[in-house]
Order: sequence, then C-alpha cells, then structure tokens
Amino acid sequence: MKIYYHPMSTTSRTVMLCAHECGVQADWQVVDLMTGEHLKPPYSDLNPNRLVPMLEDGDFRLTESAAIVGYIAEKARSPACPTDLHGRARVNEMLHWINSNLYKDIGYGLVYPQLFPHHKRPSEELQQGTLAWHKAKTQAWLKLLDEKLRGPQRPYLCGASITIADYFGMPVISLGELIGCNYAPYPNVARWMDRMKELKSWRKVNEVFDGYAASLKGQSFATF
Ligand SMILES: N[C@@H](CCC(=O)N[C@@H](CS)C(=O)NCC(=O)O)C(=O)O
Repeated sequence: MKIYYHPMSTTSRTVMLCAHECGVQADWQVVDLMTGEHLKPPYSDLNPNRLVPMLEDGDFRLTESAAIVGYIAEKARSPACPTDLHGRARVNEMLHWINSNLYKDIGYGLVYPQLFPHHKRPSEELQQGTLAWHKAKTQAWLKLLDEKLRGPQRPYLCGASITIADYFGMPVISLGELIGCNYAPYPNVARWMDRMKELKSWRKVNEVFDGYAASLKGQSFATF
C-alpha cells in the first residue's frame, strides 16, 4: 500500500495517525505542496483533485481522508472501525459531522485564512467578517462536542472505544493550536485531546506540525 501525503497537511496527519495506530505498513510518498508538486504531472494525472492524501493499493486508488481511514482500518480489521451496522453508522455520522461542520469552520474559515496567503480574503473587511463568523461557529461546534464527550462513558467521540472518527477529528481540532486557541472552556474536549496526544504515534506523526506551531508562537491572531 502506498500513501501520498504531506506531513503538514491536516488530512494527511489523519491518515498517518490511523495507519500507525492500526499497525499498517505503507510506502509513504511525500508530495511537496510547497513547490506545487501536487498541481502537475505525474501526481495530477494520478489524482485530478490535485490534493493530498491519496492511497494506492495495487491498481486501486482512493482519495478523501475520511474514506482512506475507513479503508485502512477495515483492511487491517482494526476495532477502530466497528463492523456492526449501528456502530459503523455512528462513526460515519461523526466523520461527516467533523468534515462538513467543524473542519469547514475551524480550518477553512478561521485558521487557514490567517496562515495561508491563498486562503486570505481579498479585503480587510471580508477577512475580519470571515474570521468572526467562523470563530463563532467553531465555538458552537466545540460546545456541542464538549457535551457529547461529557461523562466517564464517553472518553472517545463515538463512545467507550477509540475509532477512526477520533483519528480523523484530532488533527482537525488541533489546528486551533496554530493560532493559540484556548480549549479550557471545553474541558471534555481538552481531556479528549490530552488522551489522543498519549497515543504512541501522536508525537511522531505531528513532528512537523508541532514545529510549525512553535514557529508561530508570539504572533497575534483572531482566536478564542
Ligand atoms: N476532502 C479532502 C481534502 C484534502 C485537502 O484539502 N488536502 C490539502 C492538504 S490538507 C491539500 O492537498 N491542499 C493543496 C492545495 O490546496 O493546493 C480530504 O479529506 O482528503
């Protein structure tokens, strides 16, 4: 199995975390987003989305990190991907929730426009309006998540056991660390984050991300 990725990419960190925690060996191929390697052949011929990550297993190719973590965990027969109908449906529900609600707001609406020039809005008014809107939405999602994680029966996003939804969600939520977000008002989320950071592969998977976060310390951002 070959995985095309970039170590700074949120969706790649998801796939890295899942593969390492499921004990899956892969041939890891960096696609250099910084030099635009993903935008031109040969990569763009393999993945016309021109995004990472992408998985290749023989002649089977798969994009979309939420689908990739499912494939990896199912292939490894990992308990992180429940096989019962309702268990799998709950995991799917959470994957979609993170992708279409939380990631949209914290990633594309709050963090990326402040860090990446091609995500910055074309005027200061638009930029500030965007950040204020998505900050409020992010806080509302985190409040909901905090309630979901309340109590000893809910150490993980889908209940008592870790699933691919946790592997998917943690790199997304940790994006806030780049702009100095304070998770203390969401104590159950903060505890879950601490728990996820204890995973054996967390530090290695996030080496580059942590270095980037450290390099941003002291800068001023719209944050919470
Ligand atoms: N929905 C896709 C999103 C993939 C994605 O946005 N990848 C980013 C890195 S996190 C990327 O390749 N960006 C390159 C670009 O925007 O040019 C997934 O979940 O895999």
